Amino acid sequence: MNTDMLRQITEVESTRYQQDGVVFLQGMFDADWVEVLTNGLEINCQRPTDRSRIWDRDDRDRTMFWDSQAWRGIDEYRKFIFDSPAAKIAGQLMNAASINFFFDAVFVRSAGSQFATPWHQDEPYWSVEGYDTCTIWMPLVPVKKANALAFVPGSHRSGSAFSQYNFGELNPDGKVDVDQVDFTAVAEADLPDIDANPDKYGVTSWDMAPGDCVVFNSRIIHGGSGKLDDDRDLRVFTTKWLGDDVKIKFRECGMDPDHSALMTAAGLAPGDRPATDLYPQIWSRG
Ligand SMILES: O=C(O)CCC(=O)C(=O)O
Repeated sequence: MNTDMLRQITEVESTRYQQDGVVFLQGMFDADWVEVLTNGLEINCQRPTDRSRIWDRDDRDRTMFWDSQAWRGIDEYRKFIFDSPAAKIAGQLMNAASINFFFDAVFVRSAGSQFATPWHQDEPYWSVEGYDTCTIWMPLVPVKKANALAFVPGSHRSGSAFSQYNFGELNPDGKVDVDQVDFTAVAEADLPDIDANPDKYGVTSWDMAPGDCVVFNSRIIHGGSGKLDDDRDLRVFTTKWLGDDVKIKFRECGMDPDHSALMTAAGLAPGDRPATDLYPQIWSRG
């Protein structure tokens, strides 16, 4: 398995990431990494964390499963985070001196699931603040453009925190009462009705195969993935990465996910660089 990048990121790809806030990178991870993560996800689905939730269950019992921060309990995830080229990819795209790992999240739809992820941003609701935060979104099965995660290019530079969906409401099984956050107080602008006119917003997504990834700035508006064909499932592993300007921030209105208790217990306070072994530094330039 390749611990270094399978290929260089081109100038065109770097520029696209800076300008659009999202870039599609074809063929970045070899089949061994896909296998490692597929095995890890299998274990994760069998042994979900307390944070896990079914976001959607329809009358045909098709589901959308979400879990997060499972990496400490799953060797395969840890291996990917520490040994794969993911941190270097994030470092190169964000032009960072060093990269810390923030957290993992998985999005698993059973075949035919019609659930579409609501449009949203990430960083304005996290327990950190910084322009240089990104997600690497990796499907572990082929996914068509129409079903892959989609983006509003350039929206990472809008300077606004748009009204945010309360993901805590996605809980058909009523399993746990977590992440219930009313974000009204933090919203600076209404989220535009993107589905009403996707062309107007330049909505972009890609046909993707295992080994490809999309890297996006955590301020970009994204969503819309799902609505699968009956014979297609969608298993996605994501990792969230922190670049140079990121500091801890506790938001009074609430956070999703809320790491404030974990951070405080680890001796981290607002204004600190997220570090310690909670958010390990994985990569540094040179
Ligand atoms: O894969 C999805 O449906 C959602 C992914 C997402 O919103 C994220 O990684 O921030």
